[in-house]
Amino acid sequence: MAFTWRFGKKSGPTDPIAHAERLVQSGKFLQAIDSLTQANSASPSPAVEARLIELRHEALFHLSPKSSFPTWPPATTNLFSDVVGIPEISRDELNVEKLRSAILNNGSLIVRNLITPSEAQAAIDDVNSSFEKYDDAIVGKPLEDSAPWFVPFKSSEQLGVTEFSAWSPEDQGSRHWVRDGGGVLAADSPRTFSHLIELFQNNSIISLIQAYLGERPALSVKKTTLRRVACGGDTANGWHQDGAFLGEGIRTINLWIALTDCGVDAPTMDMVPKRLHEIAPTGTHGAAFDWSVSREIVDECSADLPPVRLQFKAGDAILFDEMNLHCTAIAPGMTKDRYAIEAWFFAPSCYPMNQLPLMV
Ligand SMILES: O=C(O)CCC(=O)C(=O)O
Repeated sequence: MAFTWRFGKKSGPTDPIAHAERLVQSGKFLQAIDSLTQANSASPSPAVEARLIELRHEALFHLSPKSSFPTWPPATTNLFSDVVGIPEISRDELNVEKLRSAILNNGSLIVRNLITPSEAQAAIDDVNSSFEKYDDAIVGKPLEDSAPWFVPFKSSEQLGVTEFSAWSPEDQGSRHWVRDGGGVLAADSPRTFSHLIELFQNNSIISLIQAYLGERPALSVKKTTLRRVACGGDTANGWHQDGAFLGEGIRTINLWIALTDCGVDAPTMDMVPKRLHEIAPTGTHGAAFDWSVSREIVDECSADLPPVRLQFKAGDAILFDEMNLHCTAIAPGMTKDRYAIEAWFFAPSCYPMNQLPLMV
């Protein structure tokens, strides 16, 4: 495909990928990402979207990120001391102080109407296309026909890991597990990933997360998921704290956006509505997995404040970190599927590389 793209008034028609490669050659990875992101927003291209995923992944191997916070977590005042449970605010009230206060004191923050119904609908369409093309690829249809909705993410050789280093329909690695749980990895869908970055930028989410983490964030390939959870399915993932398997010394924030109404007739999440300061024991009697927490321990952790079933309208969001104890909730009377975006942002200065970084 031939590109004609003007970078500023002086440069004339330029291939955006060639321009980005020149920036990469001089070590300017973030500028290359920004330049390609801008070019792709103006004129979407499968080739640019695919190269962007590669560059976002490669970038952290070439950067020396620093946080503006010498210690973690930073001090915070308790802005929701009168709230029992999870604080709720509207999109207009959202700022980094409220976010930090809610996460560190109450365990999470609900933001009503973070995105608009039409943004949610556009994301649902993207999720459907990503699932459709992923499912085509695993039954052996040619990968060329699946792009840009499914282009298997390839991890950097510098990681020395075999998982995600090659694609085969027979060996999907942990993708298989994610798909069985009603998810497709956002990194496997360059078009959807580009739309997500636009959605986050248009709603000032990246600048908010950057202020929260004290540095330009990276998303995790393995945790950032497009979710379509079936009402009649058996995809409950067990109670868990993501910190139980993401590694120690990390700085994270998960943005979970409901794309459809959920919690009444569609699957949602159940959540312990308070800040936990320890990782609860995992894999004990009654736990579904070695990384998940038994109901008995959930009840112990939440003796003073029992778990809540979250109810959202399309476009509502909840933000929390790796200490939050939650699980997918599917009840017998539910009749509708639920769509959501789960975006795990990490501070690059202490990124657990086995989570496979993608600079935003
Ligand atoms: O979407 C779900 O049901 C589960 C999400 C989850 O476990 C998470 O965001 O960490």
